[in-house]
Amino acid sequence: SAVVTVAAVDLGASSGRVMLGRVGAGRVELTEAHRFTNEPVRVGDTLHWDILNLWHGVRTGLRAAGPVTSIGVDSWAVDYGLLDASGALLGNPVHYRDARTDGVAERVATQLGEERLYATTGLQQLPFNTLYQLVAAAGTPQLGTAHRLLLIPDLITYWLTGRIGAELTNASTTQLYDLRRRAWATDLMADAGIRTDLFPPLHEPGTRIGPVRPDLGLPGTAEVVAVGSHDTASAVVGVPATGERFAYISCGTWSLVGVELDAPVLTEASRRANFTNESGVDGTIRYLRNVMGLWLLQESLRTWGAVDLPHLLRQAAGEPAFRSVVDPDDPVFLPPGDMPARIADACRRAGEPVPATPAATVRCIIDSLALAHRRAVHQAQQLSGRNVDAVHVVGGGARNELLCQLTADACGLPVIAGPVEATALGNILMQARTAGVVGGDLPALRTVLRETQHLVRYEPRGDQAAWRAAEDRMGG
Ligand code: LFR
Repeated sequence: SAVVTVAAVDLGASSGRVMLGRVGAGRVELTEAHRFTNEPVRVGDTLHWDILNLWHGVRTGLRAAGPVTSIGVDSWAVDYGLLDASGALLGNPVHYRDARTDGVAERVATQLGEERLYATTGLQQLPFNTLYQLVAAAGTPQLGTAHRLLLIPDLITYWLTGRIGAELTNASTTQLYDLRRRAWATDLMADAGIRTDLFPPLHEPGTRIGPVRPDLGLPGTAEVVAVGSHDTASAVVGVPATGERFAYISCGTWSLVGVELDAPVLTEASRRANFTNESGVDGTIRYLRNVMGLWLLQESLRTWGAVDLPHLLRQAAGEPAFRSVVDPDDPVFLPPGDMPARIADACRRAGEPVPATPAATVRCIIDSLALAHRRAVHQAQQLSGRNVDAVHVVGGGARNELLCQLTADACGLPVIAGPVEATALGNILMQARTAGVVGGDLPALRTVLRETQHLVRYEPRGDQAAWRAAEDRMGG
């Protein structure tokens, strides 16, 4: 039976990769063609993405990959590049953790109305939503000169093909997308003072975008296919679940915690709980919450310098449980910086013991993340009415045994960990389906993953009382 080789370009907040997938009926093999670091660059007051370095990594990876049937691109959400009328990029895209949006969301929400924003877009209030970034950039010469706005995967796709467009799963994270009309929310844009002509036509995952530019020197590589270009959308495709009674945690820099639904939940309770309705592939809704995620650990490691992470995690596993807990979703943790100091401050303010060693800090982070996972898994069920029997942990966090076990304990549900490369796999499976070598709907794609990927099951231990008490201490 037919087999194709496709390439997934997956750009994450700390690294980018080009993965090769060989897919046929009932099989998928994944290999890494190239991995490169993604280091944000501060110039003056502004934190930028190093987009040309990312592009360099993409090109190097695609050359190393050799001829492929198609390429699919995904990355983190909300951020964008601006093109002038000739198609040239205007400046380096600004990082969503930049301070330019401080205070903007509150102002815009008051002006436009939180209820209206939620009814139209279904989106959680995150300070860095594209809506708020564009309001923060209002009046700058760059925005004034701009002809088009492209989200990061659409920008890479443009550089690969010369085609301008907006893939829908990522467009749905901007807070400028009308989720019921499945179109740009032009009324909202106009009322927020954002030019509606910046936004290119939308297309669905699975759309064939066009051939790669001949001048890229990729002989034998045919075309770019739209995948779930929001990395979380591809990660959810890559969840090896059976049926619909599952929650997922796409666990990397962020933990994206939620369920997959057929229709959005736009109730007042949902809005107040800050749950989001992001669009998934095949018309699904990713009903989830952003939990601050392993960012807390990544920034702590950066602060400490050279440390042996496996050793530190073993030490953390030996620390007493729940000695100090913080709310990971506290906005003080959002910007880059000295995370151990911020965690110590948060403990001091909350009357929690201040972690005295890196191992104690790591235990505080993992306990607190497990608690935030518990809170979000419970809320997702309550608010959506979808009950779950298991929690799938996918992404880099699936390797973290302590976090997976404590998440199972905290949720009182089995955790099924893996695949680590769910995002690349989701990207690859969408391309393989477009190429016609795997068939069917999301459950059919997930069956291929269950049959081919290494998964680890964690059973919940202990009782829920201790977790309930610790969750109360976390506040929030
Ligand atoms: C995960 C992710 C989240 C989004 C955040 C910022 O990589 O895409 O889904 O909220 O990054 O873009």
